[in-house]
Amino acid sequence: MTKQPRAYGMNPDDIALGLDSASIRHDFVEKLFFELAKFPGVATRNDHYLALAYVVRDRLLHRWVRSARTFFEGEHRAVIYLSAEYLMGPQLGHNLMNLGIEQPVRDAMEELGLDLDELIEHEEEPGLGNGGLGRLAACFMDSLATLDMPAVGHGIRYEFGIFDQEIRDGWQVEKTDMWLRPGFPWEIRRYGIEHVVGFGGRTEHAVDDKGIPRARWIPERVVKGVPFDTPVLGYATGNANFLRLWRAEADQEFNLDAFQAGEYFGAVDAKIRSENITKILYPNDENPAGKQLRLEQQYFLVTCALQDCIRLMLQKTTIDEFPDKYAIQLNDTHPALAVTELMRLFVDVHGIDWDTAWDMTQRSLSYTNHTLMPEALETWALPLFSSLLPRHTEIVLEINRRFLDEVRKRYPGDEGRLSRMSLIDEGGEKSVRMAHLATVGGHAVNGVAALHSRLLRETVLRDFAEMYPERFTNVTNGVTPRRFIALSNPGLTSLITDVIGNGWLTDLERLHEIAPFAEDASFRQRFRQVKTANKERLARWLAATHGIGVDPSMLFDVQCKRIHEYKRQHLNLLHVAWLYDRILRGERDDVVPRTFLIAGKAAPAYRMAKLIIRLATAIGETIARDPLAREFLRVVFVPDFNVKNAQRIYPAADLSEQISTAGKEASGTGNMKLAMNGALTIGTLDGANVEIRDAVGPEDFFLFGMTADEVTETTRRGYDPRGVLARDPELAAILDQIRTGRFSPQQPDLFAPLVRSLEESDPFLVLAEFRTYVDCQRQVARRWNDTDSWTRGSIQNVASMGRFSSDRAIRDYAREIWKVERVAVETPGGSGRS
Ligand code: NBG
Repeated sequence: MTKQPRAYGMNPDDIALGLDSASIRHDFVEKLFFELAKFPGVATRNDHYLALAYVVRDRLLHRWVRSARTFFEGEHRAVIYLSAEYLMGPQLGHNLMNLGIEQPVRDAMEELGLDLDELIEHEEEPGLGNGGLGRLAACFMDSLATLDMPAVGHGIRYEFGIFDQEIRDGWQVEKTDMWLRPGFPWEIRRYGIEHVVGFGGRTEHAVDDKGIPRARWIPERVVKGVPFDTPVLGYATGNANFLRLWRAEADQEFNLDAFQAGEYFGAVDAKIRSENITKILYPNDENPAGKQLRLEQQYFLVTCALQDCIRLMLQKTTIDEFPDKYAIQLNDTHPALAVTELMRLFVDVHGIDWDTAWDMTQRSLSYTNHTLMPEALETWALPLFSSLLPRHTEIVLEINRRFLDEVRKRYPGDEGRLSRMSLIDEGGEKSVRMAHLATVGGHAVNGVAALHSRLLRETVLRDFAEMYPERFTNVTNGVTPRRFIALSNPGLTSLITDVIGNGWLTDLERLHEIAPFAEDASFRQRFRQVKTANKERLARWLAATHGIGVDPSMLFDVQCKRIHEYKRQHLNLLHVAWLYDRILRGERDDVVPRTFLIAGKAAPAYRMAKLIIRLATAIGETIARDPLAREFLRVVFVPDFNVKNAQRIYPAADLSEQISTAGKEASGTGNMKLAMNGALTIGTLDGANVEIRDAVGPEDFFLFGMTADEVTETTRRGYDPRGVLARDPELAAILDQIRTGRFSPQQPDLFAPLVRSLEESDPFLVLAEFRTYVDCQRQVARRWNDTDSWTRGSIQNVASMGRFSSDRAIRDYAREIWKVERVAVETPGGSGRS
């Protein structure tokens, strides 16, 4: 036993840190000196940022520790969110807002001759995710904390997150993300916690002294997982949860034998190999299969998180209570190994019999599916899986054997169904189907929007939905209004508060109360002023950082999201090319001045996506050179779309492009963020667009395109894009212009592969929907010309976004899936709900 002092002579809770500007100023100078060994005069902006971050971090520790204590001491069920990705966004501004100390901090900085906005601006975000899925995890962490629900998010502390995107000669260039280089002051490393992670090797089977068969896994190599915690403050509550990110370290710093044999470099090899596991985030390339390191990452995350859960609970109770202590949510199939790992821990390590362990596993786990795209549904080749995880292979096969027995009993003689449902795909090279594993191993499966959940039940997991209908449910995604309204759009926030008072940021349905003000001309005017100011702010930033000039009086038409053929950025670009052509031909009657803002990263190996970016920049350059066209049109590709840049773009958008082929976008969340900031949507009936349109009303949503069922039917009948071109000579001419170098005169055949793909297969029905899209865009233009009508629609959009708060989504999960409740955290001095 380590010696514990009975008391330290003081209670940390009694150490009050001043929240006034004088105390903050004092502590800032102190941090600068004692933490960073810097003093005014030599300190850089990064030093100032770090010093301030430490000052702020000190001030959130009470909340964090008090919450942890409340949850630990009580009998509560906690949510464990397992996600391979988190896109947390910049922390400083957010934490200042949640602590409610922005003003004194601003004053303190000003008294020191510093500008708080510059320091906020300076922060680099941890880009530990690819896109919507990672940002959803971050929004959920925000809502869990705000709703006072005990939760820990477990993830991977990638040393290099998603690449930074630069545009050079019009092409995407990937730069290594260095988020840790300036220092990440928010995290705290928990020394003393570490978990051993095995890989490879073999298993042994024996009978123990009680006559029970026991399996033992003897891994070939082991690494250590060590945790780094980042606090997640709730808004308008004293509660704080945290994100626990795991880093891989070598189990022994040096392999001593090799070292003594004089092989110094060889000795360090093992260390390097271990640490590689958490080196880098995988970009979601077209085809993620076959990447051993990725499977290592997934297992590493899962075992660290689950061992940690068990470690904690065993301090108070026994292993059989695991399902009562934890509701574990699998964010997609990346952590689906939790099924086999829980079984291994229960059966092999804790000696629980298989049936009990299986019941405990199923009661603990639930799974969210985030895509129906076949290439994104994870499978792992069995040879790779079994060489890396021999014991888990035995467990999967045993789960599968028992599961298929059940299927056989339910559907005797239905061999087709057996092979469709098996956890192992036996067609060609055998592989493990992770979505099946996650579905069988948990008690709930959900899609992320009503349409997506229906399609999930009817297509990808149809047999499972038939067999276990009670397991399937929908939880439509949501986004946090704290970051995406309050922090991103302070102008709109204070306008809303002005008319409906405080409290709506934690009760977003109250936004309905602004709807009547759409009829109030002076409110409309103020609302427009806010939008204009946001557009001006974006314009200043574009000019200052990218040398791009835009005119805020134009309609800002925005599409920002990962670049993917199913999201159809090229449909957007065909519309631009069509407008350009009409301007050249002198047909300008219903063309309104527009700036198209396109942003998003393409996976480095996804060639077509990169070519789409090149087409955007090429069209942009061509138009910018044309003195006539540039009066009406601008195309700007905004580099490096990430959370920080998103926060600048959303508030400035007039029109939100949500134009994926129906049935392909599981939900979308940018659609919600843009509408919350007053953009009107032009979109298909896909993902959450369907529900957004229901909420907003058909008048204030520009709908076009086929339904998901019509898309399926069109493809089934044998869709021929050439037929479309034969019927639409105008579209054929535009494709011809692109093919023959109108936008790439130096290299006329640059876009030939893109045009060819559209003409020959067009898997996402771009050409099929071009005409209806363009017609819909004409309606957009007409509406834009009626400023008052546009503003009414814009207000109506904001007013209708209550449902799309991630608070609502988290309440749905808590009630339907997790069965967890709010736990009030005691906050002496009261920083409770306002
Ligand atoms: C993405 C979907 C989006 C959805 C987010 C969050 C993956 C695998 N899926 O439509 O494409 O909004 O998940 O649910 O990244």
